[in-house]
Amino acid sequence: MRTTPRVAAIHDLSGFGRCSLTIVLPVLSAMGVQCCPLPTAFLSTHTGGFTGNTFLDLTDQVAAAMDHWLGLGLTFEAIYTGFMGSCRQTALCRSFLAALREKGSTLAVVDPVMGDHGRLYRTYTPEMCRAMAALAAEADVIVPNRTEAAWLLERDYDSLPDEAAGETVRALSLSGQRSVVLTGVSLRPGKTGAACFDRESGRVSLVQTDFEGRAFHGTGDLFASVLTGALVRGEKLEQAAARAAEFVRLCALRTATQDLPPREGIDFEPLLGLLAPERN
Ligand code: PXL
Repeated sequence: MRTTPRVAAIHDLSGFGRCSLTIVLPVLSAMGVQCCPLPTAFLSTHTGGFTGNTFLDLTDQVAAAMDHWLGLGLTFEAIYTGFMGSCRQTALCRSFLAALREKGSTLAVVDPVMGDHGRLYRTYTPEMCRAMAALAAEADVIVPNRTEAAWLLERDYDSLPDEAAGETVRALSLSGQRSVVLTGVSLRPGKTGAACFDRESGRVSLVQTDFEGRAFHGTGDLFASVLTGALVRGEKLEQAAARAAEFVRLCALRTATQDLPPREGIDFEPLLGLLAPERN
């Protein structure tokens, strides 16, 4: 009997500048969760703050790996998706999820990675964003930031102020069909955190921690990875979001005190031990 939860992690692999799989893999492992990576693309660096990065689209490999995994009869407690390299990949994720759900329950955590600070990432087209919205429509939990929330709701970025985050997460829930964790919500100066809509309870809750001075690349991926690990370990949405916010705070504090370039990402590795199941 397998007791270690298993997650299929469908994200890009960027060699330098911590983000996506270079965060998801170590975080889930540290939390006692088996992470099975399915890279959507290989990049030399992420695209935020670096120019001239390489980009190898792995769509054909994604399709073949999904077929192989399904052929092996593998089951996963969750799939966790993030940065996509092509529209076709979002369609592949949808059919992979449908096939897994036929065999049993699989939680789908979709981080609809599309942009930040009101702007789309360089590789994202409006067509990609529509495809991402279609994938997110099938999720159990979505983890957007405000930029992504605006795209999903087809609203203006400025029309979604943090004070109205409770209404935003309800609107994003598709009439209570999916849970929502909106990241980067600051309700007071010096604070940051998330607004949650839990479809199990129908309740909205707000999680706030101290903002440790600066924003670093990859904090969204770090937050969503801890959230996913906590959910597959059986925590409730609000508790999982609080755990994620606190871990990101500690890592941001550590990074800020070293004055590292923000594009190199958040210096989380030395703190991974805090996530170990026996400590929580
Ligand atoms: O952290 C989001 C992200 C993931 N993957 C790639 C990115 C970004 C953000 O810039 O460029 C390749």
